[in-house]
Amino acid sequence: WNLLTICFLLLGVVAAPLAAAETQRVHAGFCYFRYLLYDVNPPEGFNLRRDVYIRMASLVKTLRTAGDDWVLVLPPWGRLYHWQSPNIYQLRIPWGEFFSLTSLQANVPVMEYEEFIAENGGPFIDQVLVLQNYAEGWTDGKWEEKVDERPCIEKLMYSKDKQGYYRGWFWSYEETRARNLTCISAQGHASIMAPVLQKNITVTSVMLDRAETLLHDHYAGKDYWDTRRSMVFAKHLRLIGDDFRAKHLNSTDSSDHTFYSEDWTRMQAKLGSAKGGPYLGVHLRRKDFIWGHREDVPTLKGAVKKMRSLMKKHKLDRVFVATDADGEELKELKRYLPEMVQFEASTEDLELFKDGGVAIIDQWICAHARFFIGTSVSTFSFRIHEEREILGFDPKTTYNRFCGDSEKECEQPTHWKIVY
Ligand SMILES: Nc1nc2c(ncn2[C@@H]2O[C@H](COP(=O)(O)OP(=O)(O)O)[C@@H](O)[C@H]2O)c(=O)[nH]1
Ligand SMILES: *[C@@H]1O[C@H](CO)[C@@H](O)[C@H](O)[C@H]1NC(C)=O
Ligand SMILES: *[C@@H]1O[C@H](CO)[C@@H](O)[C@H](O)[C@H]1NC(C)=O
Ligand SMILES: *[C@@H]1O[C@H](CO)[C@@H](O)[C@H](O)[C@H]1NC(C)=O
Ligand SMILES: [Mg+2]
Repeated sequence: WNLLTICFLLLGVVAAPLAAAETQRVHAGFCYFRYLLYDVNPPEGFNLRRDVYIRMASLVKTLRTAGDDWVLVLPPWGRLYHWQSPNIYQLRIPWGEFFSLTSLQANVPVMEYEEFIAENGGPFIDQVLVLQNYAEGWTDGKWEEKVDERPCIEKLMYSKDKQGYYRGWFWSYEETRARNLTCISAQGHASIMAPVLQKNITVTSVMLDRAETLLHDHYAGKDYWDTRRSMVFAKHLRLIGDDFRAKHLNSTDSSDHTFYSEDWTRMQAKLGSAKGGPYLGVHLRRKDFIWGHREDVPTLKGAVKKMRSLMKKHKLDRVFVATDADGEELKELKRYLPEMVQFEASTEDLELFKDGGVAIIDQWICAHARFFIGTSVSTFSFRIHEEREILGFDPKTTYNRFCGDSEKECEQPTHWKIVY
């Protein structure tokens, strides 16, 4: 029995005869919830943010084992650097638009930010902790885990208002304010914050800003994979992807042996059991990945040459390409590879799914390909690897990346096995 269960039981018994307003009071009286909020460095993209979620879920699990009833508040999506489609509103997007909340809930208690505002009695956060490294770096060049309250190193992205509250970005909820703010130097895995949140800080709601500062508790361990598996894409996006597979790629779950259960706790596909649709899946990352002239990223010509050789080798006559290439590059790519299949969202689709939803549909389609090749150190490609691992693909068909045209040692991605 955890606290939440007891809490709900009490609520059920006591609250039944009471009016709604009183239920609220009973709720507050019997159940002491604490809320963990977090945010990530603004320039970080969608798929690194998904990774930071895993770290925060792990921290909440640690906090909950010690007694208090912590809930993870999901930071609304918006103002992401890559989400540049014009004329669509892409702020304050709840997680439910991209992920299945019931699936997330089966891993750790979560709530949307607007639910938090309602439950908390207003847009107030008791304490913001801005995470940072140590000004002095690693002392003696030695790595050790530590956390200390320290003066803020960088210029704060918050300012104090006339009432003494802290104002900041807060996912564009400009009415949100924080009662207190301190900087914390932290070096280590996410759960090093647990003692601080339990002992040093007693207020109800705490936000960790720059949460990416904290590392994974145990990368690719059971807890990592539980959380990762719980990040089931929202059903409407999966359905669009499935329709597209059927219509354009002759790909269905029954012919491809890619069985999926929304209840992730019941999924345990054997490696090699998934066959995948009769197409090559490609994630070709461009934009900021080519601006720096990175030597591990191919030219378009080089990439197409590799695609053709893979299609031949695996006897696939179709190729699905997910890419963030800009207009010019896309034209060039289509010249080299006229038969390529792309998910092209109409204006209405884009309004409905937003750039994030379209990215998820692209990932979902790549995840169902017979053979996949991605881009070096792209978290967008990494999340596709994981999705394919969940579906039960042979690792040989998944952990592949393009090499730069003149890259010497082209190390291929690591196979991370699911721990069930
Ligand atoms: N739809 C779509 N968007 C992409 C694709 N590649 C990159 N993007 C966009 O660019 C962003 C890349 O940032 P991020 O998620 O951080 O991945 P990374 O930078 O490749 O590690 C994604 O979140 C998408 O918004 C793609 O193949 N399809
Ligand atoms: C937490 O409290 C302990 C004991 O009072 C103190 O030594 C430590 O520096 C505090 N840590 C933080 C991050 O405030
Ligand atoms: C703000 O938080 C710090 C760190 O927890 C604490 O020492 C300080 O007393 C708080 N200030 C106020 C006004 O509550
Ligand atoms: C689609 O795939 C099935 C096998 O799953 C195959 O029998 C059929 O010929 C394919 N159709 C086309 C148009 O490629
Ligand atoms: Mg990125």
